[in-house]
Amino acid sequence: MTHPALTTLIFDVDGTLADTEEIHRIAFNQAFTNAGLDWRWSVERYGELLAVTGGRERIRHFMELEGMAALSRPDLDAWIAGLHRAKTALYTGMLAGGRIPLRPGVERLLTEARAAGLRLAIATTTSPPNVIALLQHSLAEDGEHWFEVIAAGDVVAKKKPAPDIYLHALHALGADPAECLAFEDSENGVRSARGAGIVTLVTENAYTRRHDFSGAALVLDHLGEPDEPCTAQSGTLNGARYVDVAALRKLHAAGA
Ligand code: XBP
Ligand code: MG
Repeated sequence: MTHPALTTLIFDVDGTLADTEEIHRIAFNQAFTNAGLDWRWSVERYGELLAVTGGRERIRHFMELEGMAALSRPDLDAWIAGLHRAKTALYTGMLAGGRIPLRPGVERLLTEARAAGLRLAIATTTSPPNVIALLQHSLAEDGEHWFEVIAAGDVVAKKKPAPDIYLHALHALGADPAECLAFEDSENGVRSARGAGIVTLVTENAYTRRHDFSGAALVLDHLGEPDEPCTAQSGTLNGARYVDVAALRKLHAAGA
């Protein structure tokens, strides 16, 4: 049986489309302060807490690590949800306020992929308002409409590394994993996409540089630009200096 041609690109958001985790960290800390909490997540601590995807799940994980008495409050889920809503409002406000740049090569590749007739989708653990805010303020006013499917946050019960968000995106697309490529930045993300049977390309970042990307077809420092070549940490771009649609088709065929 021949391997189906590449038709669909599915992108993670945080750390992949843009280096947003620092903005998330600042928003979490501001929400804690505004709530009168003396919690403060340093860069190092946040890097550790990123092992748990989903902001609400991450807050609870932090409370459990700290053995907080507040874990026994009867309204814990609602209290965490309220704290997280405040954080999301702060985060989306920060995105609207200052244009967070997309990572190298992202806008170029999305534009080229659309022109080549490839389908675009998103599979992310972050909350839907965060995705819309990033696409509108950092990609294009109609940026959200560049993607046929935006699978985000609580649309699935089990977040990454579970494959559920990618399986949800595939179902919504009516696509076979064999015709897709996934773009991720983290170990949880690779495990999620690979769990859904999708060939996966990684662009690592400062928070994920030491992650285990086993299963990824290619690990790069970024997607590259004609004047800013990317470097493969593992796998090969077959001599290409940046990721374009032709390079993706070769990677997809080889990853089959
Ligand atoms: C990254 C995450 C999210 C963000 C914070 O998602 O795990 O939890 O860190 O956003 P992905 P929320 O890499 O899958 O895009 O607070 O909205 O969860
Ligand atoms: Mg990510």
